[in-house]
Amino acid sequence: MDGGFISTRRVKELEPGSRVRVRGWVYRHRDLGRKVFVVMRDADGILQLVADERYTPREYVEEARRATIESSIVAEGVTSRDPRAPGGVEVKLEKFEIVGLAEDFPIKGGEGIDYLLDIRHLWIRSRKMTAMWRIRQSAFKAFREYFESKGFWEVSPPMLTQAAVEGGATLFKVDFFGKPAYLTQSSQFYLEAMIFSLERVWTLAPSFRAERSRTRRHLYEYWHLEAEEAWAHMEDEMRLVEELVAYTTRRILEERLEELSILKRSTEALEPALETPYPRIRYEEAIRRLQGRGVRIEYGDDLGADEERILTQDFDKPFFITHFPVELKSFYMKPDPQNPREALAFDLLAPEGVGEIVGGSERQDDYEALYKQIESRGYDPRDYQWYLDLRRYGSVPHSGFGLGVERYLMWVTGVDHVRDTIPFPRFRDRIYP
Ligand code: NSS
Repeated sequence: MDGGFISTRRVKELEPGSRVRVRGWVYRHRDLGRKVFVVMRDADGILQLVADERYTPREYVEEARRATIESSIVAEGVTSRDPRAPGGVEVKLEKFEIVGLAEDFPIKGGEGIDYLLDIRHLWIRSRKMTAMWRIRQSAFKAFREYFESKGFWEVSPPMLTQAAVEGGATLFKVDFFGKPAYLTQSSQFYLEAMIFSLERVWTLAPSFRAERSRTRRHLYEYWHLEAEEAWAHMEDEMRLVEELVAYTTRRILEERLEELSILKRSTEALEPALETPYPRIRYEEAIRRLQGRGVRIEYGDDLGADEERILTQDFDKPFFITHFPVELKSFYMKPDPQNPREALAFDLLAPEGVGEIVGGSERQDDYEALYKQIESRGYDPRDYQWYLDLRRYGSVPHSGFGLGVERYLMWVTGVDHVRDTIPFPRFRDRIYP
């Protein structure tokens, strides 16, 4: 049917009263004898097609009858307004062809999660998932627009690395020609190396964590948005982060209202996040707030998912926690000159129980001090020789951060498991598909 005089249209573009050709996949199918209703979908939405013996040649009515769920099809006909049809427009069919007849589709609704995860490659076609992929794309686009507008350079660090950024416990080891190498946990060190020429750099790349525990918010492979800035102190970096999150969230609200509604996400819950600055509390205050709520916790304890969830009850928008005790944070962070027991580190927590979506800090820029920080954690400074070198040739104060894209999307879309924000999450017992 290709090569005819009617151009192929997207289901979103249709006006009543025109002759159109459309193509896509069968989403729903209802056979009423003389009449067959086929609801099709393309990447943009769904559309009702009607085969009726009164206006559809019999061979095409038969073809429409034969079309199974998920078959790919090409159809031609005349559009008309119908308030009962999804989208308000239907197509009275004059032609209908099956391109790829689908076998009995293994997802019919109501299946269990393990079954569905095994056929993730088919499950990703669902309407809710499709809405997620579209929101995800808007987020990626907005990240890029934002950094572009701020004069940052996008760079391409490697995924195969030699040493841990965020501690050895979550490293994935790979065999690199007989020597050990690791999948990157963070591009941070490479971004740091690049600020000495480009000053302000960012990247969006996979990071890998061999997480020991299974939780709703941990992936083994996730997408990491990271930036690094020469001359920036912690407060500069926090301003960059909050503007980034506000900007991206605004763009998603502008572009993806329909998708958010398919996911039943309240847009009102996102609106406070459009206003910056976001609240800032120090770690010390976070501990006091938790104690005030009866949580048994002391200064020096780490904030886990439960503690974070409780803290989010005090805020209707993302908020920062700053100045953590140095032992709770990574070795490369700069201690606060006013109080060297605390690091110039910040986390950004998303509200509604989601918790940490960003981690960032000012970096230790002094060679001797960094050397000592590496040793005091029991690491071998030889493993960090090139990273230390950056402090030997024109060191500058600098800061950076990393945002977990799936964590951010979890909050924006309101889904309760991070695996639903990425098409092909990895699992410990199942890489497939
Ligand atoms: O470990 S982080 O807190 N920080 C870093 O990796 C820094 N090196 C980033 C930097 O300063 N350039 O991870 C940053 C964010 C964290 O806030 C989460 O949102 C996300 O990365 N993250 C994860 N998302 C999903 N799954 C897992 N396992 C995960 N781990 C971290």
